[in-house]
Amino acid sequence: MSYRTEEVAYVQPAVLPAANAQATQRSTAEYRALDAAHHIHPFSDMGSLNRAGSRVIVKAQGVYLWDSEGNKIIDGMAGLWCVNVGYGRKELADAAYRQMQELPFYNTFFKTTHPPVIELSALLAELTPEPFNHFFYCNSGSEGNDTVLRIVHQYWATQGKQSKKVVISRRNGYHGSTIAGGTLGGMGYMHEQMPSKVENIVHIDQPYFFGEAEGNLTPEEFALARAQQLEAKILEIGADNVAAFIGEPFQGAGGVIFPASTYWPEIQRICRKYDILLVADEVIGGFGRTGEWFAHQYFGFEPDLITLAKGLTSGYIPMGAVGLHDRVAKAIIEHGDFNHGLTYSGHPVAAAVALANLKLLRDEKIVERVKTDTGPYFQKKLRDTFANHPIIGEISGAGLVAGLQLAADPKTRKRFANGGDVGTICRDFCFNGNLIMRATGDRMLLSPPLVINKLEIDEIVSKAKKAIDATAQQLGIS
Ligand code: PXG
Repeated sequence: MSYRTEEVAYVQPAVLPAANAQATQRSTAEYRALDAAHHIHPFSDMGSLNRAGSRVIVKAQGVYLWDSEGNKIIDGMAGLWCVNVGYGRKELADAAYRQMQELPFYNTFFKTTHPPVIELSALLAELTPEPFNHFFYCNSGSEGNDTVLRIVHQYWATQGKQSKKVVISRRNGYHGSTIAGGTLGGMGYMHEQMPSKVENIVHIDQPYFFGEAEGNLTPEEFALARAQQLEAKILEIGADNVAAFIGEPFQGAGGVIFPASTYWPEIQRICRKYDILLVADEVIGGFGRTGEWFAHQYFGFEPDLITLAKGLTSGYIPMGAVGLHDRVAKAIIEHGDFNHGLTYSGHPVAAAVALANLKLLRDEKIVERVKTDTGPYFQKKLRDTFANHPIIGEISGAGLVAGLQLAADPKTRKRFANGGDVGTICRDFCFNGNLIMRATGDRMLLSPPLVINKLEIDEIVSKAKKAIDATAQQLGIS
């Protein structure tokens, strides 16, 4: 059964059974028609999606999803890079149920707090690197990065350096889809639809070796040159005007781009030299993805702020947070009001679920297993399977995250002229083979739940191989 080919006629809602919040038993056609009639999806061309019909996911367990047609699908993306503990963990459902009965909501604004947010903050202080002992909560990664901007500006105000306003980020970085998140991100197609942007944000180039290195530079030389763009940009703007640099330790949505080992130490050196805050957006990299608890630990640098979301709750409930290095926290704490907050900052149910989730990650040694066992197995299996593959130019990644570069000529790093289309072809073969693998342009991405076992890794890699072989065949390459 293919998903993308079936055309579903537009059906007026009136001819369908009454909408029912509990309904789980409609036919696929009914679901699709109601979805088309009432639901605008994120980042989608709704006209063509409604004509083709959405895939309806109805349940999940472990690393598997089931759709409304009864197909069992292996989830190579952990939802949207977030279901770190896998699907169906009753401990998380129980934590939410208990908390909803005990205290479903109370705010943390007016001199109040509550046990779940207290416990969560204390546990985060244990799990994050030593200088991180304070956390501010929100509902998503985007709000986390909005919060980062607020903290950065407040920090410099406390230092009497209000002129430090500019935040530098990177082209093809992703930091969310609020106005601030979208401006911080470097996705041109998002900027084009955003006539209103946040002021004082500028971009430098990304450390994408395969796609952007020219001449005979080694990956290390190229990464160093890209990091040095930060210094050039600071000198252009004036260090007195630059507040912070923000980057994902590895770019997730941008294609699982892992910079060479020279990149982050140089970025850190430059930030320290010019007195600029360094922000690590850990929304994807955090909570074990690389085999370290946080991706900045994998790359060996020490940020001043970290943005957290996704794996914080394994996606079971929305929550984001910002972790503040002691030197930033001290300034914020000692200088009066910080005028920022959301109704649901530190929501008790979200905090209870986050707490239960982090205990699973810690007590079941899930992160350690990614580092020493399943991560290395996954990376080796991918590299062995695709060694000398005619359309695989590069495999990036560590732990349980990987990017597979599709290329017209892997040896000369020649990319397909229509790379995005090739990625879509490959993604559709994956769909038809019941594997979720994400395409970003001409890179295929994997980021499975961290509880995946070796048999399931074998299944993902063999399904990915079939899809990539089929793509090569369709292109007439073998
Ligand atoms: N920072 C990073 C590094 C992210 O990857 C956000 C911030 C924003 O988080 P929220 O919770 O506001 O979405 C993200 C989100 C994709 C995809 O298709 C990636 C994200 C979100 C949706 C889709 O790769 N990353």
